[in-house]
Amino acid sequence: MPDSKLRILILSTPVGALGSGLGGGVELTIANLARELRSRGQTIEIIAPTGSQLGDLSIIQIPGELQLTAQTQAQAAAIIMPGDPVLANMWAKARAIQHDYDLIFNTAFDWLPFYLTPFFDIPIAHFVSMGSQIAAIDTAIERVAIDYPGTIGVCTRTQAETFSFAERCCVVGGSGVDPAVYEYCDRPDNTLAWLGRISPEKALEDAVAAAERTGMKLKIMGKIQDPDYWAKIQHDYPHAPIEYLGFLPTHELQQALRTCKGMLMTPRWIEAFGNVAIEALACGVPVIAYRRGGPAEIITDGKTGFLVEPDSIAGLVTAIDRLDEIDRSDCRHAAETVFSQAAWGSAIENWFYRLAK
Ligand code: HBI
Repeated sequence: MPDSKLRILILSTPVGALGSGLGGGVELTIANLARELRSRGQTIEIIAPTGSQLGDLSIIQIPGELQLTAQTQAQAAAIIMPGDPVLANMWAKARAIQHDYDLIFNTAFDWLPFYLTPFFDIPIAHFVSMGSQIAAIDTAIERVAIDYPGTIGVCTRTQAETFSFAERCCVVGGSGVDPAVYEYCDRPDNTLAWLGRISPEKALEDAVAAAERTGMKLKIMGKIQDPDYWAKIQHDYPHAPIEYLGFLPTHELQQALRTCKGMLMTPRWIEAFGNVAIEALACGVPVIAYRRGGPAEIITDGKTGFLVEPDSIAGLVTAIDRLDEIDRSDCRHAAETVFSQAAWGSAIENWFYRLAK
């Protein structure tokens, strides 16, 4: 590890202000990375949409219209840029101040940052936060992967495999948790948890159906990104034992999560990583997840939770009945080691040093 320190400019996702929940896992990725690298003496600055707030982190706030979320667009969609695009405004700011930094860390899953890469004088480390969504974006990412080897970072191998250029992707993980922030609980009550953006690709309805079959209360936490979808779930399952707790800051989230007997992850899409899985593990909460995407690389079946047949509600119910087989201290141990903020911070820092030289 070179002893020279790095000056890193982080470019946020353009789909929402940091702290709004619209940026999903990327918000935790940026917050945890900024804190971890700062604790190692690195200089961090963040550029994000106006209204962004991440604890005490200083943020350069940029105005403009938010970008449409990629996962709601068709695979053959054309690239859409609104009238006064916050994405373009953020990257214009980055271009203006780039020479004060050694490296840019891009977290936007959008065409523009990849297209602009050759126009910048300093290296750009691209954090690709989802699997393949839109062909035009895939093409822009592949161009950078070929012309700038080693600069495309992904969370997991299964996520990389959704791209035709998987072998050109570097698996750098999706985030890491600071165990000190999560209070371990080894005496759970009889409730279940579901965390995440409430949006069709997350298939919350499957977790609600499993809660209805088991009669166990399901505590739901996360941003209601698609209100119609949420209303449909409530309409379709009027008697399910569910409780919506809102989009909670980490401290309140872990207070509600830690006493749960288990957490359900029901991704309909290829979840790139699954930050919520490592948050549950940090509390000692076993995770039951579809064997699909990132969670399948986070959860050790039978040890830190269960991996079940994708889209099988019966599979979820069978696993729920087996939760007592899991030693909750094994879940906590995984979060303190493999999935800790320190371990992930080192992986990212090594990646940055490789690119910034
Ligand atoms: N869509 N266009 C676009 N850009 C993003 O950066 C983006 C997104 N959808 C979801 C998203 N980022 C994050 O919430 C997930 O990658 C975690």
